[in-house]
Amino acid sequence: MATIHQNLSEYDESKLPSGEKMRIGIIVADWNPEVTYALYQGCYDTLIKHGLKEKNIRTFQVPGSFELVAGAKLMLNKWNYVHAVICLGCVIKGETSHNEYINHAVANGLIQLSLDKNVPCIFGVLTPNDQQQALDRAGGKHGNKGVEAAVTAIRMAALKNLPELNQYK
Ligand code: DLZ
Repeated sequence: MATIHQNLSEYDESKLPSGEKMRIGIIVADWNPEVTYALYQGCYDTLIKHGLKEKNIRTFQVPGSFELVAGAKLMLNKWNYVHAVICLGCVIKGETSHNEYINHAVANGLIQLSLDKNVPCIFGVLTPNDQQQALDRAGGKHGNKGVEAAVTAIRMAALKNLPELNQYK
């Protein structure tokens, strides 16, 4: 959707299935908190806006993005009936290639966990070159990746549980 609209917060609200009966987990990384908490706010508000009940949204905080996959697995083991898990983080490119190791580990870990557990685990991780690029995508000029992650989670949860409601085009 971001590629269609060029803004991470833009989507067609009228075509999104209701989240009224959904249970969704959010894992948020503490590194770069001014970015990740803005992602969290956008994500949480979007879930509520589309009908999720507060009691059906659970949040785990983890130290850094590298811990997102383990956090998601802990959430899935503890909360059996979750329909989707959203992972939010921000890995800023530095002088070394640490960012590449973290980003690949999280992307690979989340797709593996999604397939193993048969629960969509959403990659809501920003991979910017600098902090400004991150802020631009955490409620700035390019929207909020947390909103995009919430919309993706609702669509994937509906696809699994209520595919007839998923008429998004
Ligand atoms: C160590 C590290 C560095 C250098 N940079 C980031 C970052 O930009 N974003 C992020 O989410 N986490 C970072 N981390 C921490 C790692 O994700 C992880 O928490 C530690 O390596 C401990 O496993």
